[in-house]
Amino acid sequence: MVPLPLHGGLVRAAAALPALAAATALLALAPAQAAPQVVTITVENLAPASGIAFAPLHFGFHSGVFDAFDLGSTATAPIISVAEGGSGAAWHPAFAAADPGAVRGTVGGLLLAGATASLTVVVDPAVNPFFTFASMVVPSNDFFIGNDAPTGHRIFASDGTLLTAVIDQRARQVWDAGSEVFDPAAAAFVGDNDLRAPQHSVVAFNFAELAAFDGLMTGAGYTFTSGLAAETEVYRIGFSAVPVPEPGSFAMLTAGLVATGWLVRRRRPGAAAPA
Ligand SMILES: [Ca+2]
Ligand SMILES: [Ca+2]
Repeated sequence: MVPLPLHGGLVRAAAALPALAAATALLALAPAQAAPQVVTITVENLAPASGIAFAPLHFGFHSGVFDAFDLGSTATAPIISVAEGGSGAAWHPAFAAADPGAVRGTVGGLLLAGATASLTVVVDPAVNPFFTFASMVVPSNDFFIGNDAPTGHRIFASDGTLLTAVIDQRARQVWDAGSEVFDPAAAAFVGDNDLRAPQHSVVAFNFAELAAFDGLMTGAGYTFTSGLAAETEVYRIGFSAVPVPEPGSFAMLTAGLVATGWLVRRRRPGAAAPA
């Protein structure tokens, strides 16, 4: 019988296997290295000039359980509170009830074409990797942008890596909540919101109706022109993230900001800087 060639290296490797298995098991037990992140959300209105504007963006980083609406279903109070008037007054409490650990917020104010707004929050990527958003489109009775699928936008991998840097929305992605009858006289931004009437329909895509507002004077003082085709980009949400600073460097950063603020205040009364 020919003996199997078993080299010394293989023997040593075989002997080391239990140790390797133990190390692998320890690694599996170790928590994922997903440090909390300082996340800056920047929104931008990409619509043509004199076109649609957006109400503040309501958002939440979450675990993936909050679902605010469904295509083809009757809109419920949370998403109607975004689509009619833009406040999100019922959206935030519903989000908080569904996912108490979510990081929610609101970015900016009325966002005209070409404008941007930003907000910075701290997010634990291991707990809240998903992003949900909703913003009213104006002028309209009940139009909005937002994600139907709660897990449609994963921002962070389990190790904390930023997976999504940009969410773009096109005109064909503008929703009609189906909750308020189309009527320019009652539409937000061009009419009297107190005149609105219930529609009793369902959530559906609908950007074509926006052209019916063409020629109307908006609350911002410009004459509205929709100017939209299905593929026109109308809105961008950008994400940047850095790990939360170590306590020492955070203290230094704060001290630096305080010092800068003091210099700015000190120079103001004199107006002109010393020559
Ligand atoms: Ca849904
Ligand atoms: Ca409608």
